[in-house]
Amino acid sequence: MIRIAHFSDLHYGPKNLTEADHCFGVAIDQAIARGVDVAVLSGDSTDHALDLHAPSAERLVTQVRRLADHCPVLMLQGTFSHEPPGTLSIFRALGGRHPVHVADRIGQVCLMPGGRWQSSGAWAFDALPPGLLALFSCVPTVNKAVVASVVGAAVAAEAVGEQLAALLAGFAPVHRRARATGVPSIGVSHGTVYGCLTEHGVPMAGFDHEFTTGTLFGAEAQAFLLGHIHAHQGWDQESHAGRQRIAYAGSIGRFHHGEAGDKGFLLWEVDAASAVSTLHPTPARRTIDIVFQGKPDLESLRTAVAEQGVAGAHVRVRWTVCEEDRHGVDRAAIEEALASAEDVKLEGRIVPIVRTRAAGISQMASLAQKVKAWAQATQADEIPLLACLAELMATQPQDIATRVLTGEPDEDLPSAEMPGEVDVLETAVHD
Ligand SMILES: [Mn+2]
Repeated sequence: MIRIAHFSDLHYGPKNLTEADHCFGVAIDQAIARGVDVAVLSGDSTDHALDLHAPSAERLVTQVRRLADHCPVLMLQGTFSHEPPGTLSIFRALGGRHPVHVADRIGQVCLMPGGRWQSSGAWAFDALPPGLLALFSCVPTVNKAVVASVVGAAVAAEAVGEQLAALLAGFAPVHRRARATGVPSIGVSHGTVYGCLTEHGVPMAGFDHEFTTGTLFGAEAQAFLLGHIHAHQGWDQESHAGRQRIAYAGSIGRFHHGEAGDKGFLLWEVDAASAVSTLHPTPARRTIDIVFQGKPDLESLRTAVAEQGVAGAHVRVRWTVCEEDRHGVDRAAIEEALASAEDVKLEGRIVPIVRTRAAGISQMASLAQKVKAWAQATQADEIPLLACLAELMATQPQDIATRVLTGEPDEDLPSAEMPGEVDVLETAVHD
């Protein structure tokens, strides 16, 4: 049985450095304390290209070195926009008590006695090296642009899925051979499984996803360690390959508002017939969302703060107001109420007022025609309006006012309410 610490989606960069480094640091401490045999980082170690002198680069290198001083490390290439090609190459030269294997192309690698990595060279081993302890099949992020240049952009996404399914099926015979000699097989990849849930709880269902659970299980590896989706989740299957498990470790920390659930790393225990994984939570930051329909009510905000406490938390306050109320929102007071929070984000949404135009109204000859056109544009009842207009034309204003003030009913006027509000609120909402 082999024990693997599986970390993913560290997203080191200036914006995430505090969270990523705190969580990754604690996770490494735990993995070392539990005496794991090997560590896997399944992609997106960085959030974007980093300069070598960036504090994020120095912290990431230092942390991976700490891991490599404890056990062999396997780093997989993640999404290119987060981890530009070549980012991981520097880790090959990291040194440390154990080697770091960088998987930036499709291939297999064996964990050998003494913690050595032995790579397949080609996409798969023809013959497994004798004495291997575990077999890793690595499928780093597929460059869809390369596939598109070969098969055309329209079918590239589908072609990626088909080719990956063929590749995974191609690994199966090698995994079977390993299993026959009691050696566990472990797949490592970075991509989207059809039907998985994002960190915001949204199911990913479309046709441009890299894998299905079926194609992943079809590789007949005992374990499949995945990166890319930031929410931890997994799938199990009993088959002739034994008890198989696929799991996303999820991101190491909480990098966005609205991400529910624990963050952490996975501790895998894999042998030639079974795989189990356990999430070990990291002290990820606390995020709180406070939402107002309308102007933020400072009293209820203060009550919420007093009840839940926001000390050290990352708080997001959202509200939706009409355009005319937009200047009535007291941002300074909201920030003051949340002074104990680590970070405060204020997001106001303004519902714009859209005035409908009554086309051609200025060219109409009579006032009655204009009233009719206006009534039509605003969907108001024109009859009482025209009656009022007729009375205004025929009667002195003083007489009308006197009659209204004495409450004397006027049989000539239909009793309908005057439309007061003429503005039409559109449902479209703009940030
Ligand atoms: Mn990611």
